[in-house]
Amino acid sequence: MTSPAFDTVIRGGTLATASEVVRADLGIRDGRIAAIGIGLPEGAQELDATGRLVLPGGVDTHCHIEQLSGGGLMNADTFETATRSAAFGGTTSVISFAAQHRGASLARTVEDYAALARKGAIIDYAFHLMVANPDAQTIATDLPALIQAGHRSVKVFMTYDAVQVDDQALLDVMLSAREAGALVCVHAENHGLLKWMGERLAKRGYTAPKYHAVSHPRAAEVEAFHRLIAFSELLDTPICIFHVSTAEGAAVIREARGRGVKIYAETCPHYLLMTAAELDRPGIEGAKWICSPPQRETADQEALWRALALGDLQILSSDHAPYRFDASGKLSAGANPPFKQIANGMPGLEMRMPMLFDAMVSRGRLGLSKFVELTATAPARIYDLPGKGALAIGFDADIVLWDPQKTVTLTDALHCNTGYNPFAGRSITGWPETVLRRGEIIVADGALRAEAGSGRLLLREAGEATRPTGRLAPEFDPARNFGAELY
Ligand code: DUC
Ligand code: ZN
Ligand code: ZN
Repeated sequence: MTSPAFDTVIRGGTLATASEVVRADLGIRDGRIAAIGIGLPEGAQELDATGRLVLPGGVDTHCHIEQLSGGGLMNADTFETATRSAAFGGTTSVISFAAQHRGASLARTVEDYAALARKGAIIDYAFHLMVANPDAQTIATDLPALIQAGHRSVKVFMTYDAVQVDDQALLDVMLSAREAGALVCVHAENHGLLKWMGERLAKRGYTAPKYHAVSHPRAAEVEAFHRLIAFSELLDTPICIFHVSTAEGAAVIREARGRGVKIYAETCPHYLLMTAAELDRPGIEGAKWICSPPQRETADQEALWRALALGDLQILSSDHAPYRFDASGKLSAGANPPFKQIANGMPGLEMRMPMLFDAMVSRGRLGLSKFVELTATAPARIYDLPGKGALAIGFDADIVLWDPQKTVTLTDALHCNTGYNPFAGRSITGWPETVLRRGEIIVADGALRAEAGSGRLLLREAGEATRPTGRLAPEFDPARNFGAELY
């Protein structure tokens, strides 16, 4: 008897990619997509996808997992709980932060962080190298070596006392990353402005969670984007601007991209689907929704959707940053802390894909192919995640069978360790039913079927997004500067 042509055939479903939606079967062999077509021969395992969408697994390129915050607080998730939650939400690859702290070695930080991921991760993962101690060892030695070893993205904060880098250090990081071949990702808000506003509010007794939104003026985002883009242009360093929250911020990016500056940018479900009104709840409850930058206004949501449609923003990430609503997390500074002492962030890994499917497909914004592009294909391509983010021959069989009809009213129950769901109470249509990672079923019938530690580290080659444009700023052109070689 001959052995089956495939290990698994997903039969009778509707496949959706970033460019088309087609009825076809999909054959998997050795963890990879081996065939797409009608009437494929039988597989050792047959999955009936009648009435289901067959989508590439989600790729979430901005998640804080098992990470110590700037304020010294460990977030609520381990690799195991975070990636379990991701899997239940239809996400099969993540990029989280190997987060250096002041005084720490970047090389050691990555080693320690990789050990945590090896132990716990259930889905595949890569790291952003987060630089907060930009000393000579970090900039000249560790950063280039780690980038060349396959960690092809770097993260810096322009704000937060404990992790912020100043302009000179930012330039050092950007130049080092450019030379070694990495994309520089930035949390861009004007630090002085945030501190100044925060202090004025506190002095006047405006300490409730709703004032968190007031303490992050829109101008802080706009100013930092302009400064960062100026640096990017000067050094010809490609950048990715994280969590764009305002209409003006999106406009700044559009204008710079139009001039040929190499900028990628993301936004998150909470900027598209929430406003600052979430923070205005009785007592301290609004603390659950505190994140930075804060949620904005309805007009910003519209502008961000438009920016996604136009391609000004290319990625939808979660910015998963989970803290429990108790003394271990949001309330670590007491039962009724001023907003300044409340950890920033919300859980997002599990709800990113379902919330966006509901908005984009069930409610009709931008449609199914754009959903696939923004949540899987483009993030995998921009960050050079090998074999991820698409339904294509030879790619990893990271696949979600999605029930487009199922309506769910969300509760606080998630599979992470946060203990609440910022979208609880909403009803959404469309749900990830069965999830495959490299051809193995890891979620089915509401149960997890994968072991902690079965996720793999994804090392990356330098791809298109990391390549400078080749446009030399006049200040770096030796011919125009008395022969000075400044690169
Ligand atoms: N914003 C958050 O809300 N949490 C983590 C870090 C960040 O920038
Ligand atoms: Zn951030
Ligand atoms: Zn973040």
